[in-house]
Amino acid sequence: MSTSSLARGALIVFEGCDRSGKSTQCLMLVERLKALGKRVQHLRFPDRSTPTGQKINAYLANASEMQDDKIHQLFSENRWEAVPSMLEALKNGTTLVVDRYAFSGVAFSSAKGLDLEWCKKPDAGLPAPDAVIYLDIPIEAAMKRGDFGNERYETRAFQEKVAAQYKKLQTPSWMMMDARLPIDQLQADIFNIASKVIADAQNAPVGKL
Ligand code: T5A
Ligand code: NA
Repeated sequence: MSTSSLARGALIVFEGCDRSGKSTQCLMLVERLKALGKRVQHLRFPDRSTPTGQKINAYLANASEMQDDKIHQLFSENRWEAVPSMLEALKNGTTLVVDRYAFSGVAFSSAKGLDLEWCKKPDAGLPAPDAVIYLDIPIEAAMKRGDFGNERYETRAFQEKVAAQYKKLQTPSWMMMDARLPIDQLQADIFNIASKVIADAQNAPVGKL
């Protein structure tokens, strides 16, 4: 007897320091998958459109202050709000291309001095990515890119700490990419990786962080 269950979508997360090129690569990947007729959705965290996201936005723009542990939990809450629709999309065969996820939460908060293991707790149980595409960039190169320095966290010293924390979070599902490569070359490599991840995820259960 055959069960004609629909192949699920993949959860592909982009991570990296500020200005590493995540949004650029996410959008290109989404467009290319769409052009091939694939079901795909683009998400980004923080999602600044929700009430929690608006509080986060004010904090990032230095328009409000919040204790480090409180803002950490708010970033996590902002992800949990999206979980029902994420799981529904994956189940329906839609691949999710996600610009930042729980690893940003842990790397940025622990770079401030919060305990790394404590930082992981609020996100435990979130859908686990099938792949994390990490855009690796020396901070000097990131600082030369557009707009660096406008938001909270965009200082050289802090970004160096964030990069060091990210390195502690790597698992076998991380793909390290050289973010200094030309945009199109990077996208070609990312597309090949994503295609394989999408194929491999089809019949595997969605994991949990
Ligand atoms: N945060 C986030 C937390 O503290 N906790 C959390 O839980 C989460 C989820 C906002 C901040 O929030 C923190 C982390 C952040 O500090 P955001 O909204 O993702 O996060 O930040 P943005 O400002 O939107 O994005 P980034 O600064 O991270 O930039 P991207 O998306 O990495 O880079 P992108 O694609 O916008 O490119 C930047 C510039 O570089 C050029 C682009 O054209 C652009 O000008 N560029 C390249 N140039 C040369 N070669 C390449 N390969 C290039 N790729 C892009
Ligand atoms: Na971005």
